[in-house]
Amino acid sequence: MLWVIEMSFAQENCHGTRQNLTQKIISVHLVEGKMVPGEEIAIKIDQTLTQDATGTMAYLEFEAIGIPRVKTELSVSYVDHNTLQTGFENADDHKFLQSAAAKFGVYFSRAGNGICHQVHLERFGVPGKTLLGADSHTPTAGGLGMLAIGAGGLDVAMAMAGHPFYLNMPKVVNVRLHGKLPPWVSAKEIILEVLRRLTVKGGVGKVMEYSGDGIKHLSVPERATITNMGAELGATASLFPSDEATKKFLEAQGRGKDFIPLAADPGAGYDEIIDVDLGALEPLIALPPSPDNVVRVADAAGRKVDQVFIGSCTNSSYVDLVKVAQILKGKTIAPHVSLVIAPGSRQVFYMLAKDGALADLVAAGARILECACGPCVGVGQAPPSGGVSLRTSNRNFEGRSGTKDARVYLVSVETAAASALSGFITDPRTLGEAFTVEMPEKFAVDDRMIIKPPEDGSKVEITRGPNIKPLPRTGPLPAEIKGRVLLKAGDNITTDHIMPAGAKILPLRSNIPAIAEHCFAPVDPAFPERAKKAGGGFVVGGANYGQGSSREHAALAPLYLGVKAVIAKSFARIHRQNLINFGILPLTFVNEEDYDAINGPGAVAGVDGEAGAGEGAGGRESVRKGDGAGEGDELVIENVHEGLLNDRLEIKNLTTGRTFPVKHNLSSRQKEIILAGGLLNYARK
Ligand code: MIC
Ligand code: SF4
Repeated sequence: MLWVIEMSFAQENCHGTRQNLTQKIISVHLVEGKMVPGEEIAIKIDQTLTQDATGTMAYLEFEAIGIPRVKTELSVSYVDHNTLQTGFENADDHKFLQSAAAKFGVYFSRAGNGICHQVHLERFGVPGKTLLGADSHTPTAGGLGMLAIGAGGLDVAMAMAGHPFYLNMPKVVNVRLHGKLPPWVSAKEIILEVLRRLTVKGGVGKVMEYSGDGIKHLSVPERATITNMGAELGATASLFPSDEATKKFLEAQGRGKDFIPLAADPGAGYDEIIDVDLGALEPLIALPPSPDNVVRVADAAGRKVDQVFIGSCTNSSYVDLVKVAQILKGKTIAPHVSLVIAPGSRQVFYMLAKDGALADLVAAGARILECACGPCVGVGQAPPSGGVSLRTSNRNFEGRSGTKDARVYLVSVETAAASALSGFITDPRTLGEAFTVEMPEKFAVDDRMIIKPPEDGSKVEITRGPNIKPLPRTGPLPAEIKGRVLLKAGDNITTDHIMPAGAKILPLRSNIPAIAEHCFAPVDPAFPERAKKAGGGFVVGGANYGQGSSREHAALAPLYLGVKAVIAKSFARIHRQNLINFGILPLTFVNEEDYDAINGPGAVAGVDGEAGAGEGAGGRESVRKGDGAGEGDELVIENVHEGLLNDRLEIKNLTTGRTFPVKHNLSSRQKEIILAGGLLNYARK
């Protein structure tokens, strides 16, 4: 199969088109549409991945599509999020996933084998291929030169069923890395610097394509740290060329045959260019509660730290953890610090154990967790009340750690280890002379915890525990949408605000009625009750509504509670698509003053973007809760079908008497999906 792609890439070049790498990969996978930024295109998907927290829905959806076996080149089902088994729910879900994988022809990576993105990079990613994953950090595989995109479970189910993936042709941003990183400065600083410059909205509708002389010094796991956190920019994907470093990594994983060289054509055009002088970077830190709230570690140094978490799909590679072991070797962590470490994969864990680095970590006082997401998504190790937690992960949204008033800071492994020793935020450059840790020539390859599906899955029975509830059904779009504003939210509302995760709520992922009771809990705990009482209604949001994860539960739970439309200043890509997939209208204001003129029930809920209000430069106020006092305005959209098809939608505010226009920016296909009441109904037709 590989040579087909290779040939296609070669043919493009023969035609004299000078393409950047994103265009090259898209053009050989293009099924529909023109590669004009902003226009809807459809691409063939070669590989898919799911994880357990999104996977149960994805396989229920695949089952509902009615195709007996996946049609992709490769599909993998990982168990990495819900590994804490405090009740029967997660264990039942694992059984469901394992049986569904066997039935549908999907590889199954067992609990304990590692975090999906780390394992996929190690064992499955292939340069030049497309990967669609039911997790927002799927672009991690872009570190291998793969066009890897995060999406909702239903989009991934459709891809498994052999359908192309629809997206708007992204703009391509060339991030040129120049020079070499100084001692104690790492790949994490590169992406934190890009986040500092572009913010959490800066990548929406774009692919970040890395190039420049600086990339040759970055190994694939380092590149993967950068592509991983492209998700925090809101980017569709992030991409590195496939070069000598890629070859070295694939050979070290025993997969040299998967290598093909890939790069942009010389002189290829880009929509934007960003230059980063690696030599000028210093250790950086993202202050709570947003990954773009970035300052120099030196400027935050001295704050007392209660917890340090080293792990997550951003920074849990073998080299990352060996660096930590070398910093901690022969020393003891500060008495008031809890240091927790979760290796990214069983391969990493095994190699640390084999070469003794694990002993150094344990001796220094680290608490070692299983290879899973764990604290990154609030599954265990919640920090103490009002505590400061330094993490090598990618998201520091308020409440995500499991402790509402904890403050989470995002750092490199070097800063994390230095701070665990001192007990205060510490610039790693104070540790003295730096050392280098090279990526190993050979990784320990052992795929026994990845179960290959049987040739024939038709006889396999899917195991369904009581936690697996049927998919919610939706009807076609009504001719009129009328209801109250159930919640008015500020800017940058994350899916962690809409549908929180954490050890208590995550086990309900396959049970929509139960999980819906927690919808908007961090910002407005009375929301589910109010929505049910009102028989549904509208949600009003600010800019970048739904940033963060790919969880379709952030659409499914509001749907279950009767939300028919979300009106926002702008949307994050994956969440907007998830709303469409479940028949919820995503509308945007034509005039921003119309946002101000709508009244929600009580105060505006959410994170506010006011500079200087929170910690550090560009800081943010902490989350303000909607108090739900009073009633939201009553809105009506008449003749929705007509308005949708003619692109003229108006909302009447029956409470204030004001009428205002809204946009939907839906493609013809998306209009049909909305009219049908969601993607499953549309696909069935
Ligand atoms: C996350 O990091 O927020 C998650 C948990 O991995 C999510 C997926 C989910 O909610 O299950 C993501 O990034 O898409
Ligand atoms: Fe898991 Fe955290 Fe990565 Fe999400 S961001 S996949 S929760 S490690």
